[in-house]
Amino acid sequence: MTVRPNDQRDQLEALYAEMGPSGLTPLWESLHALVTPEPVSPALPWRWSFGEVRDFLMRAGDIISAEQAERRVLIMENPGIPRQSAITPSLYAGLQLILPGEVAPCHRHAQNALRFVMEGSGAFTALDGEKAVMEPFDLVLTPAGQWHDHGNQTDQPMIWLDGLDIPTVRLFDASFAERLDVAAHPESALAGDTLSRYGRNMRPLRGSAADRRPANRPLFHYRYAEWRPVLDSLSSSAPVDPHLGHALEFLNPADGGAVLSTISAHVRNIPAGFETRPRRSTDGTVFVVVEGEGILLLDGREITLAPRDIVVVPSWTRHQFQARSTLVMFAYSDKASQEKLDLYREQLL
Ligand code: 1HN
Repeated sequence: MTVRPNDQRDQLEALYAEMGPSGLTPLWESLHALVTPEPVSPALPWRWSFGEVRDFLMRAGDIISAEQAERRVLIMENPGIPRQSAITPSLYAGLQLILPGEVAPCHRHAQNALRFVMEGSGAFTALDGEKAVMEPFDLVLTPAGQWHDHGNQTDQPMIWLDGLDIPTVRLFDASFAERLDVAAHPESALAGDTLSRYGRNMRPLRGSAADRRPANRPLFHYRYAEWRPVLDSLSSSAPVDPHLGHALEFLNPADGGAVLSTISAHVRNIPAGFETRPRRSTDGTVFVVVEGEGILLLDGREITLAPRDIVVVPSWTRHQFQARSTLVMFAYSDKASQEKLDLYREQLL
């Protein structure tokens, strides 16, 4: 029997309509969109200017307290994947404001988080009761399952970028969270104690009750005062990588791996006048401009870069940086997850 095309379409549509209520759908209608020959990200390249977000955040600060909000954050949502609290399909980004005298109450959750300080000096994040006193462009980690609260005992607002793996944890349906019954975790150590124990390529020889940090994840504060000079010495002593500029990854000293189990982070210095060669990778990446001006070229589009801009480059998007002045950036991505799942790929063009 020969089936005329229109008859076939009608018959298929009738079949789909009948099977739908049974939780069935035909693969042949979606196979090519599901299994693409290369990544086709729904995310868009996008830039947020810090000043614009800051204005909205300060207005929110006039209306709602950090305590009431639990976390007073404006989410940077990728316009290509709206209403999912996602800046890339696997990652979240927000800007958090904590005003003088405020606390953000203690909680813990399955999601991994990093903080990258954008403005202010001297407020803290406490991890299991140990404070990290934060300065601009410091990186502070709050790994999955660890109690954390924030406080600002200075007279200036503090704003940082929150990077979390919220969409990843949602994908796996594995979210757990709980609040501590007091706003601030009892102090467990002097501020900076962990940094002095583990931040010098050393560790205590014998474990003791004072080693509160998990042995596989001791460090949680990576200071701008430490990383920035290293980028400079790299620039004067090593050839520049044509695709990255001078780049340094933040490491977990216990295993030499990424800083969080799902998130990798690094910093770059692209010398004034330098243009990176095009590259693309499967880890959609969030960049924060720390200093300098330049242009991000992607797929024929141009995004201008100024200090404290936040930009996202989706998976497998060919891109290049042009540095007008020395361009220093912080970046984070889901490369740590992808490497564990044998998914990560990079192409140098
Ligand atoms: C969180 O715990 C913080 O601890 C910030 O500051 C943003 C976004 C979603 C879920 C948990 C924080 C968050 C978050």
